[in-house]
Amino acid sequence: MKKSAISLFFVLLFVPIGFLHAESSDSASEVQKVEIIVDSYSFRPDNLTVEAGKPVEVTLRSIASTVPHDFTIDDPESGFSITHDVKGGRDATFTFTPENAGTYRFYCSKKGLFGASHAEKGMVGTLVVN
Ligand SMILES: [Cu+2]
Repeated sequence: MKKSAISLFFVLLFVPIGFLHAESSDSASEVQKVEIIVDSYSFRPDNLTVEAGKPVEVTLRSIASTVPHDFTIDDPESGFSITHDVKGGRDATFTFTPENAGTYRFYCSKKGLFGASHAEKGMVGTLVVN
C-alpha cells in the first residue's frame, strides 16, 4: 500500500515534467511567423529579425487599394533570392528558411510604367538573420 502511494507520487511528479519537456522541444522547431503590412509605398515593419536555419512564415497583408506589390530579397553574394507577389487588398503567405546569418535588404521590385520604382518610393526594409 505504502509502496504504491510512493509510485503514484513519482508518476505525478514526472508526468508534468514530461509535458514541459515536450513543449520546449516543440518551440525549438517552431516556425517563425512574421506579418508585414504592405501599402503604397511602404512595408510595416520595415525591420525584421529572425534566426538562421529555422523556417520563416511571412504573411503579406496588402492594404493598398489596387496596386500589386511584392517582397523581394536578392543577395548575389549569398545566393539568397526570393520574390513573392501580393495583389492589392489581399494577403499572401509564403515560407522560406534563411540559411546564413547576415543583414539583407528586402524591397518591392515593382515599377510603374513611368517614374520611380516602388523601392525608390520607399518600399525597402532590412532583414537581420542571426
Ligand atoms: Cu510595390
